Amino acid sequence: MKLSIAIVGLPNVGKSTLFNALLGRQVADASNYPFCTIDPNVGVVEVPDDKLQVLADIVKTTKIVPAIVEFVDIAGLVKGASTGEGLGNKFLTNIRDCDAICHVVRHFSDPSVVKEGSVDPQGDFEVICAELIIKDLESIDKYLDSNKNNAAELKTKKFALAKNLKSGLEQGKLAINLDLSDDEKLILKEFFLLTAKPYFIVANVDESTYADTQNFKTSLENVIPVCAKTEFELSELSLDDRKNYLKELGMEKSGLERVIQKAYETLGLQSFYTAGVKEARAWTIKKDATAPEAAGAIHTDFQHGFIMAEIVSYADFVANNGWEGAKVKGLLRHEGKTYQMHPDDIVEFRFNV
Ligand SMILES: Nc1nc2c(ncn2[C@@H]2O[C@H](COP(=O)(O)OP(=O)(O)OP(=O)(O)O)[C@@H](O)[C@H]2O)c(=O)[nH]1
Ligand SMILES: [Mg+2]
Repeated sequence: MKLSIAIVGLPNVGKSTLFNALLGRQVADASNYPFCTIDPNVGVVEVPDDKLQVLADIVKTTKIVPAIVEFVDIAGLVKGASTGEGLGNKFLTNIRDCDAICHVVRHFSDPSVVKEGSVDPQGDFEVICAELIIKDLESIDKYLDSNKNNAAELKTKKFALAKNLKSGLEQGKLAINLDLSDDEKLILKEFFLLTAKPYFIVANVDESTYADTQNFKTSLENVIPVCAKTEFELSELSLDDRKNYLKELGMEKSGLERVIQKAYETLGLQSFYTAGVKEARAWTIKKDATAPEAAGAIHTDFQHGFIMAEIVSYADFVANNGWEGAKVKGLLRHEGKTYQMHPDDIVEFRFNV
């Protein structure tokens, strides 16, 4: 399961700087002029996870395979983009293939960085949402229009939902925030709306407040403070230096870790692990995934032929130095088809092929 996240925001708010920081290298051009990014930058990031090294040491493998997340850094969007302002809104289609949106809002003061339409974080976020809503209204109107004489379609739940969506969007609501039934949520997917995507907000804060995330205040919801510039500088250090630096600042986690953690929370995801002589590996699954669904994340054959899962919790695995030690203590569980995976389960699947 590959998770893909689009980085969206006004021009010059630090999207490409954040993107480079996440990737740990300079990939995207990040300069002090608006509309610096035109074509989207795409990059894959390994999800930082200290547990993998611990597992690898226990099972004596040198191969570590972390989970990955893809980030897509897209062009800055301005008010009126839908009517051609700035670079227009054509590139919004770049968001369509992503699983979630990471909104970046400017929360840093540096007067030397040109402001392009940016006023305050709340207002900036609303400008972007308005542009996404306009794009979605285009899609809905197109559907309604092309089906207005289709007697069969007029009677469908899909058509009724489209009218409901249109009215919600026209009131300035995001599709994801509309009160829909489970049935409607399924049909909603057929419209591929941008505002139906789960989202979180990164407030790009001043360098001076990097380590002061406790006192960060905002009227926005689902937001994390990150200083893109400091994160980029951090990403250029070696892993050990980075850890020491964060420790000195009293920070537990880097911005990258916090952004990914937020993405996992927003999308309702969790990890589980496999650990053997071949490799120690992290896998990404939905929070409510059952054991066969988790097996399916590795290979669809594992899911179809699922017999059972042998599971030890990470804590038990570490405390007892691996599979054998945990087994001797009776800490290895045999779980069946209905078992709901817990975060940090170490798993071996039994299946028929
Ligand atoms: N002081 C300060 N400057 C920053 C920060 N983040 C980004 N900048 C600066 O802001 C300018 C714009 O950054 P970019 O990352 O190119 O912004 P962008 O959102 O990708 O811009 P477009 O691609 O033009 O939409 C650059 O000069 C960055 O160095 C920050 O946290 N603090
Ligand atoms: Mg950019």
